[in-house]
Amino acid sequence: MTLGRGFALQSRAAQCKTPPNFKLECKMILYPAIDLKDGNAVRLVHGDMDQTTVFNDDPAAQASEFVQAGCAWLHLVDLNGAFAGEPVNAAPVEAILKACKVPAQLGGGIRDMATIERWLDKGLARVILGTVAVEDPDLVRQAAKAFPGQVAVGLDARNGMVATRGWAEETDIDVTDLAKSFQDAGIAAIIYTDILRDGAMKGPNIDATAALARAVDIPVIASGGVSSMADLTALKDTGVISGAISGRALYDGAINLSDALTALRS
Ligand code: AMZ
Repeated sequence: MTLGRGFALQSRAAQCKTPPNFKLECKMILYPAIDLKDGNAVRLVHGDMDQTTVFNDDPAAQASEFVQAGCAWLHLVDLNGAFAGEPVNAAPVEAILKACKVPAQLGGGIRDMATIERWLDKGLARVILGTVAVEDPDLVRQAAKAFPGQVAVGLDARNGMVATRGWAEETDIDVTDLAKSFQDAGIAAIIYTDILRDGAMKGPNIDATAALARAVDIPVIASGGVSSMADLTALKDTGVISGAISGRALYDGAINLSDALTALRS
């Protein structure tokens, strides 16, 4: 799969930015999540590897199911990779890329240019850089320049402070400050995860996500806690959030993917 410069999301999301006092109807992309642990599609609670539910031992079949339901994108996470600092679940990711023709973004263990290039060569539409956004922000800038539209930054935060390395390391870096530091880097999106909401089915942190989206001129995708159609509508109604990632709610049926996609299109 080759996806050229100037991705649809970027221009569409750029239009999504709401000028003050102006309510804009904007499209929001729903990204079904496939988190990979030991080759399986799983969900964790608050990113804790000890609280794992395996939902499918055939991630490519799971991805195909999401595609058949009509999703436009897939969101993939190599969980073991995020802890190891290098790709671990490469085989299931490659199987997903082979099985599915929709663009996919992947995070987890992507920490150097060679790994970025390798994944994009394999047909990934977009890499997600988390830990290196803190530890080597110049790499993010270089990658965004080299691969326009194909580099996203994953900002995962507990109480507004960024966490790295599988969310095992806390920093005292404010998520909005870090996001602003990439304002002119040319990144395609920021994926903002509220760790305390992730996998908890208690709703996303709409206020914090919308505030972040208003603070930067970069499309912001909401992640963590998205558990109902009402959550999706509320995120969309902010008028500034470009996308939402949902995992557990899709697996346990709290959100029906094809119904949600239809509703978001309308
Ligand atoms: O659930 C976790 N413990 C977890 C998770 N989902 N840890 C990291 N991640 C995801 C981030 C981002 O997409 O949300 O991994 C990616 C970042 O990986 P890295 O290796 O760049 O920090």
